[in-house]
Amino acid sequence: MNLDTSFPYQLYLVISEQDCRGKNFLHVAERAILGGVDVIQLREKNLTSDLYLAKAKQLKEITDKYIIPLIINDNLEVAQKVGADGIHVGNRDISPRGIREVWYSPRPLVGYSIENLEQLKNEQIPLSDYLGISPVFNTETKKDTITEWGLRGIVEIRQRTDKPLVAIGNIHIQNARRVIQAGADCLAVVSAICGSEDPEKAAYELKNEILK
Ligand code: TZP
Ligand code: MG
Repeated sequence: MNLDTSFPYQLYLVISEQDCRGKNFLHVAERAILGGVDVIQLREKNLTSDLYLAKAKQLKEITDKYIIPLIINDNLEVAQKVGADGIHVGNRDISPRGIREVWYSPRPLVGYSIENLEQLKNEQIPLSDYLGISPVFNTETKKDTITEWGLRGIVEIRQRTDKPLVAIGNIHIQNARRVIQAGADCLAVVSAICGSEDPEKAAYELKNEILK
């Protein structure tokens, strides 16, 4: 458990239209919030900025309705134009420092994915609001990943930082509790909710595992 309250969220939905496999992604998002998701990231790949922005605007209507933060993956222009609450980036994207230099008001939430322990020493860490542990377990949803952290990796990161830790990668109801016990503060999922027949129930059950 961390002592940092800058990211007080526990169940994080990472969503794209494609990952919802024919279901309406806005409907999935809304049901997921009703089930207990408390922060949402829109993560669209291979879209023009105009199309990305259009989807972000639609999703923002829902996150605003329920007053939960909207985070945009890796597109500063879209994040700022839509008035998102924050942006999530990886090692190969614009850096947290680069974001802070151009976007300071209102202060955005900045998430930063960690792929190795060395990265914990770099200057981007203090500029991030939370760290993504990516991926905890290898996943079909994102195949270009580097490190499979495993539960041991979460423990090692937890020993080295007080930053809020968001675990992502093949997290499902069966392993959710163990990921929290290893030291994650928040669970981020795609398929456990987007791929479910009942996103509200899936979110509710995951939230219960976290709160147990
Ligand atoms: N970053 C690391 S793993 C991942 C992302 C976006 C995908 C996680 O998807 P799933 O379906 O929850 O394994
Ligand atoms: Mg990225």
